[in-house]
Amino acid sequence: MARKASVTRKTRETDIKAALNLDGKGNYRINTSIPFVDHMLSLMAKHGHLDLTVHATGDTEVDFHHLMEDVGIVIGEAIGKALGGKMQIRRYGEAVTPMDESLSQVAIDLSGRPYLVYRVKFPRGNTQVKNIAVSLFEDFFRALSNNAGMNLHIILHYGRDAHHILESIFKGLGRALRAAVEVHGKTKGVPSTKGTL
Ligand SMILES: [Mn+2]
Repeated sequence: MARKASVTRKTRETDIKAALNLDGKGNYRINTSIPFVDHMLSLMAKHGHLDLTVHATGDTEVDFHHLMEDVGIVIGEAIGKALGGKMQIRRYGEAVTPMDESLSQVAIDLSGRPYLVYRVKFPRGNTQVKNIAVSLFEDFFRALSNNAGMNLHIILHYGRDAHHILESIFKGLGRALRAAVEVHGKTKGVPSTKGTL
């Protein structure tokens, strides 16, 4: 049974299509019209062994906020849809990921209950990468968590450069997600004593 999903979302602000295969090979084709976000999502797909296609356009002449948040919504929905009944998944995943001077920790519970804990403080002077406000990534992660039904903790232990900090986080997100979605042959049904997730 293929764990795949396609999601399309079009509003007056953005137009987004995403396709995800949880049992992929890390193949990606990403064009969000924000090159730095493409770079980040590529890292997530590659290090999560996820096949991910994203095509997104939006009112970036207004601000990057709508597009960033809506890309999070659509990828989150795709994760939730692809997981289906969550049979035999490991459910939990975590990753501590270095990127040069930066070190972050990402922990995931695919519990069905969205909750984001985001303990990431960018060092002084690191408010933007190119022309993207780094604060927008929190909105992205919240949208992702809400729409995937994912408890997501992101902690930055330390880091100097915003680009490296975000790289470490997105690689970690991919790695933690990989672990959480992995099928564990010895688990019967869904991994919950309640019998449902
Ligand atoms: Mn880079």
